[in-house]
Amino acid sequence: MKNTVTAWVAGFASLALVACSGNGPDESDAEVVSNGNDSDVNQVEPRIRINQVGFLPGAAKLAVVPDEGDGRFSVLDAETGEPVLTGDLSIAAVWAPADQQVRIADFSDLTEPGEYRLRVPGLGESQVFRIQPEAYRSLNDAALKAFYFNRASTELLPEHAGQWARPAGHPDTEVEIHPSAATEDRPAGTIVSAPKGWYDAGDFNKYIVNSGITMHALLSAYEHFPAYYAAQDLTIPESGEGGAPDILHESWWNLEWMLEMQDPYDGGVYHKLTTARFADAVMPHTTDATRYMVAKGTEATLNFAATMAMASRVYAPYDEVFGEVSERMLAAAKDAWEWAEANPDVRYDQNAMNEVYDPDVVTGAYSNANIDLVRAWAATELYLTTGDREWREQVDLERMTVGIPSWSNSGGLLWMSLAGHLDQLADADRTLVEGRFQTLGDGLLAQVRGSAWRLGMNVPGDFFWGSNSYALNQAMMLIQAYRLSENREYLDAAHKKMDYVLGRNPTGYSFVTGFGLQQVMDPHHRVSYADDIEDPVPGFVLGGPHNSVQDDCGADEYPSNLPALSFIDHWCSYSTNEVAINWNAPLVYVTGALQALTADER
Ligand code: G3I
Ligand code: 9MR
Repeated sequence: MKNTVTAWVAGFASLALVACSGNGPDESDAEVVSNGNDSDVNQVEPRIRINQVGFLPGAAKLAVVPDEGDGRFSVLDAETGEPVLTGDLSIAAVWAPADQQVRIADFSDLTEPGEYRLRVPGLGESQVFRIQPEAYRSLNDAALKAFYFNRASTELLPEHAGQWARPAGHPDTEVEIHPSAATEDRPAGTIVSAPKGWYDAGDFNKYIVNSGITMHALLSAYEHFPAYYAAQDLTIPESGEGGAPDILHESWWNLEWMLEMQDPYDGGVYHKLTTARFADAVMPHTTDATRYMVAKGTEATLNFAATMAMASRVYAPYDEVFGEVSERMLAAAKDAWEWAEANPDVRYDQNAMNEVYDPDVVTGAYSNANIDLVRAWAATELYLTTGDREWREQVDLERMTVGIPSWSNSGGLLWMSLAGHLDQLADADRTLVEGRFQTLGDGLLAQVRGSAWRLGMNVPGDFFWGSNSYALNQAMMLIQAYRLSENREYLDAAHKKMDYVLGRNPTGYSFVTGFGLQQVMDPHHRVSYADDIEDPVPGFVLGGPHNSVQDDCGADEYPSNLPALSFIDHWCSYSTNEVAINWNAPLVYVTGALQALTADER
């Protein structure tokens, strides 16, 4: 593994860093000071955990430090070594998921863009960190570009992909109907075509349930911040075409595939397009295992209905560019809804399926999603797109709470869509939406405040497979609470969740490939593993620490069995170290939102 900390820090090694004298402010408040007095050169102390990518000027700014030193801290200008702010560390406390006594340095009062270090007398100094007006812009670009890098069925050219250019993989123009999906019109063995789409993750398969939640975050990003995304240039093959924003061009690559996952004879949607087993760790173009359409089901069909209904309204202004797609997508959504009404509980059960049909299919299951919630999500998108009250009446909103989105829980998605369209809602629904997000936001704030890391994520159950996406999806929901209320605390809490993903966490890693000082280098991503390029494909957030070992590494390989430390940057650790589209999508949403929402602060 390449550790970029050394290289980055070396650039500043010759600077004489000036210690602060300790003439600081009263308890707890940090204050800006003009200079310090005694000089001494300190060691970089890697246990000072801090966002390694950067802070927006107006953001809350925290570092977590071990419970050592004399209780004071200062922030130094990285170039001059002059202190610019001093303060008191918080009282030491333990965060159970990492079981360490830590203190918080809060330097939110520092808003001047620049490069700095945090100094804790008696402990050492942090890596250099930055305050920048565009702190998350290139991260947002890269997080979205990661989808391009995971495109199926196309060659990635050097002018778009740089050193990660690669031949086309998986044309998916000859996909075999698996016996689990056989019907009279399409018997087992029928060949159908469903090219394009994104590989789900580190594997090469394409799963509808996981695509649904992914599309929701990406299309919401555009719906909520159209001007921000209109100005973005991702350098993808379609960039700029027809004046449509790149985020819609990239998303269209997946929507085109999704449309082909619907059985044209009855409106039902196949659960997944997959090989029978996971491929070896090879480049996509070197594999030729049969690809199957597997099992139509209610979970996939309703996910599809929701996604197509939403996409129909988002793409409506661009019908000329994409080819009259909005009507087609709405019709597809309604056909899918009809199928699901007639088949309300056809669950995907891979084990049961494998007892009946050959070949066995052992790839991602994405089963046991909450069907009621995905149905409510689909009806809500149909309501928002058509304005037709009958869809609103399908949802018992008064009895629903807002959950944090995940592939198995679509509840939060419908609330988020409603929050984005308040002007279309009846007064009572508006009040409901605002109240629900306030309750959710306040609950998340309480968790953040009550946590020694000012993060939340306080119990082992918060560290499930893909825990980084939990932090990001919480941030996404906090941003909804902020958009509705303009209560800055919600936005600050969202920033704190970003900090966690970008290095203010007990592992010390920035969890996004290509970003940060201590970078992850060996993600469970077949292309990154097999391409003979040292750097992994950039812009992917990894799953993150997981509270139980469910992979090939073996428990002994993990540095700790504490949930927040159970992470290994190694291929074997697919339950902590894989990438996935549904994890990258909230990374896109949150980074874009933080940039767009603070534009007037620059
Ligand atoms: O539902 C149970 C819950 O009742 C139980 O208390 C809890 C305790 O372990 O487990 C819950 O089930 C977990 C399930 O996710 C639902 O959250 C499983 O243990 C866990 O193994 C499962 O992980 C999923 C993983 O695939 C394995 O199936 C992840 O959510 C999912 O994101 C991940 O997705 C994979 C695809 O299958 C294939 N492509 C890559 C992708 C990312 O790794
Ligand atoms: O590579 C697979 C990854 O994408 C999945 O998320 C994971 C869990 O379903 O499974 C991985 O494949 C492993 C398989 O399950 C067991 N044998 C080793 C495979 C990885 O090398």
